[in-house]
Amino acid sequence: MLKKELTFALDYALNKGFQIHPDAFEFLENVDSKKLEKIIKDIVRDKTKQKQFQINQNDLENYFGIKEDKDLKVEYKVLFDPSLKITSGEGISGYNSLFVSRFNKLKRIISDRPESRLLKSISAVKTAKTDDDLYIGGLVTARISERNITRLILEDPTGSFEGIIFDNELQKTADLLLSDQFVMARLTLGKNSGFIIKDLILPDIPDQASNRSDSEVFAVFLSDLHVGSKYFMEEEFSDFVEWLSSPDPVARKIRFILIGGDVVDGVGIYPNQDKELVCQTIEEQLKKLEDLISKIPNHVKIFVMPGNHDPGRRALPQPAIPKKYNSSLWDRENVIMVGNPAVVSLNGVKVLMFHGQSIDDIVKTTPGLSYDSPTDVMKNLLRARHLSPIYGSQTPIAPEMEDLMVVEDIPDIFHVGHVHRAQLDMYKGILLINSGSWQHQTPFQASVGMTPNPGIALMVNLKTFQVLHQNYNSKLDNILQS
Ligand code: D5M
Ligand code: FE
Ligand code: ZN
Repeated sequence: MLKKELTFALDYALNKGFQIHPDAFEFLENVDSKKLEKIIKDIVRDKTKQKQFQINQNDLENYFGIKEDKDLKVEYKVLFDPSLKITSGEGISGYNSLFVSRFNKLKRIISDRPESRLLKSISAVKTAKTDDDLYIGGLVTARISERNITRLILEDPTGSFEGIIFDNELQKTADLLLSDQFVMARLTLGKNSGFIIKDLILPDIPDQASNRSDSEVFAVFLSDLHVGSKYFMEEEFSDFVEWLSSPDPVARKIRFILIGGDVVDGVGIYPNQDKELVCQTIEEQLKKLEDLISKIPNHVKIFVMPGNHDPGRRALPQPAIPKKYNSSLWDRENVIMVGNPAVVSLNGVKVLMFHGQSIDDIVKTTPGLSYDSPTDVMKNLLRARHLSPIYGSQTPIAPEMEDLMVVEDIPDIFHVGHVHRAQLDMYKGILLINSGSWQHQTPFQASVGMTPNPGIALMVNLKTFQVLHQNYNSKLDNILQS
C-alpha cells in the first residue's frame, strides 16, 4: 500500500493535469515522506510555467541537485592489499621469517639517514674496541626501568644486545618504544665493558611533499559501523546516507567513502554477544550493511576494509571479508573490498587504511598514551614505520613470510578506526584521521570508562585537505578534537 504522503503527492500532480513517469514514481517512493508535499508542489509549479506536464526522474534529479557532475575527475587504484599476498608461514619458522623481514625492511627505510652509513651488526659491535660512537639497529626485545637507569635489549639477525641509558631525556624516548619495533642506537663502550646508549633514532617519516587531487573531490572517512549490534546507530547512519543524495554542495562532490573496519558486529566476538545483537548471523549483518550502502549513489566508490569484528581471518594482516558471506556486496560495481591494512590512491592522494587493533596493546604499555587521543598513538606508529609492532599481546599477528605491516609507502592520509573516537591531527604533512564510530556506547565500553563520540562523518577535500564533518549525534555539540 502507498504511504499517504505519497498518495497525496501523486493526487496533487494528477489533479493539476500531470503524468508521472514510472521512474519518477520509484524515485518518490524513496524520498523522505515528510518532504514529499513540498517537492511535488515546487516541481508542479516550475513545470507548469514551462508548460510541460510530465514529471520524470530527470526533474527529480535536477530538483535534488544529484545529477552527476561528469567534469569531476575520479580515479582510484588499490596500491596495496594483503588479501592476495598472505602466505602463512607455519609456527616458529614463520615468525622467524616475519621478524627477519621486518628487520630488513626497516633497516632499508632507515638507511636514508646519514648515520646509517656507520650501522654495524650486533655481533660485530660486541667485539669492537674503540672510543668512537657505534651504531646498531635492532628490534626491541625489552626495556627495563630500574631506579635511575633504563636497560634496553635489542636483537638483530646476528644476536642480542643490552645497553644502558643514563640520560633522563633519552629514558623518556625509550619509554615510548614499543616491544618488537625497530630502532637504531648510537652507543659508546662503557668503562666496565658494557655499552652506553647515547641516542635512539627511529625510522620515522622524512619531510616530504604530499600529493593532492587536481579536482575538488571529497572522500568520506567512516569506521566501526557495527551493523547487527543493537547499539548500531541505524537511523543516524541512514540519515547520513540520505544526505549523500541531497542537493548539499559538499554532498554533490563526494566520490569516495572509506570504511575502516568493524563494518558488522560479528558473531561470537565476545562472551554473550548474542544478547546484544539484532542480527544473529554474519550473513544477515552483511545483508543489512548492503541494504544500507545500496542507497549510496553509484558514482560514489566505497572501500570496505575488515576489522576485528568482521568475518575472515582474525590475525593481522587480514584479507578482505570473504566473498562467501555476501557475494552481492562483492559484486556491486561501486564497492571495493580490501584487506587490513590497505593503501588506496584517490585521485593521486595516497590513503593508508588500518583498523587499529594494535592501539589496545600500545596504550597499555606506553606511558602518556590513552584511548582518548588515538592520533597520538597513530604518530607513534608512523615514527616506528610499523602498524602493529607488539607481538604476543592481545593483537593476533600471523606468521607471514613477509612483514606486511611495515609502513613502506609514505601516505598522504592515515586512516584508523577501532577506538570509536573521531579525532584529527597532522604529522609531518600527513593528515591523521581516526574516523570514530556509528555505534552508541556499549555496556562493555561503559564498564571500562570508554566514552565514544559516534555518529560523525568526516570528509576531506582531496584538493585542499580541508576537513569538514556532518554530525548525526544529537547528544554531541562539541565533538571534534583536533
Ligand atoms: O573496540 C572498541 C573499543 O573498545 C576499542 O577502543 C578497544 C576497546 N576494547 C575492546 N575490547 C577490549 C578489551 N578486551 N579490553 C580493553 N579494551 C577493549 P571494538 O573492536 O569495536 O570492540
Ligand atoms: Fe569497533
Ligand atoms: Zn575494532
